[in-house]
Amino acid sequence: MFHNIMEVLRVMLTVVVVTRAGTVIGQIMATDQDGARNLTFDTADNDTATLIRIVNVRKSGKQITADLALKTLVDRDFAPSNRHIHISVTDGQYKAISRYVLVITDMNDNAPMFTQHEYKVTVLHSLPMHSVVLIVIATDPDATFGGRVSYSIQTDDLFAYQAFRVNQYTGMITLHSPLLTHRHTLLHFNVIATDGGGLSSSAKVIIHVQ
Ligand SMILES: [Ca+2]
Ligand SMILES: [Ca+2]
Repeated sequence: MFHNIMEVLRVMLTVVVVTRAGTVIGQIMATDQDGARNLTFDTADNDTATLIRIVNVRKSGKQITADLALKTLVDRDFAPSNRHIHISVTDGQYKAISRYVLVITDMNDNAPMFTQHEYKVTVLHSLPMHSVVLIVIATDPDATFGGRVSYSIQTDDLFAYQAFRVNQYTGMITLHSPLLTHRHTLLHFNVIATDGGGLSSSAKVIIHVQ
């Protein structure tokens, strides 16, 4: 004869915060005063079944224990950072369901990416000072500091370095010294996007002065 298993089951997840991983994220345990012989765990909904595999099931006396492993890599950048996990346990007659929230923390695992590898723009040699020449944009899907992008200019060409400024927050490139003496020339520089964790990428800027 069974006790009412709904009242005697105890289930717990020992680890609820994970970073990107494909590994065991926690342990689940249930007890039954009738003994653990007939107890089985299962994923209780489709979302959990997609995310979690129940492994390493062991029984001892009145207790059943198993590990919860991620079936796939989880990445906060391209999916919700909180996932709801529902695990059921049954003795064949009664069933109990335990609910958890899996919190996926972020890693700064992406460098900022420019919308273009190369930007080409033509400007008049008489372009007034402080005019906007170009706006570059780089995106970064990471959270907090890892997703904060700042811009800078890198070049060996001293004239180009002095002639242009990039707003570190907006990517807006403006003219900072006159181009009058550089008519019919091409000016080159790289614009660098760096995130708050130090990951960076670059894009080439080519300015044709007319
Ligand atoms: Ca990330
Ligand atoms: Ca990043």
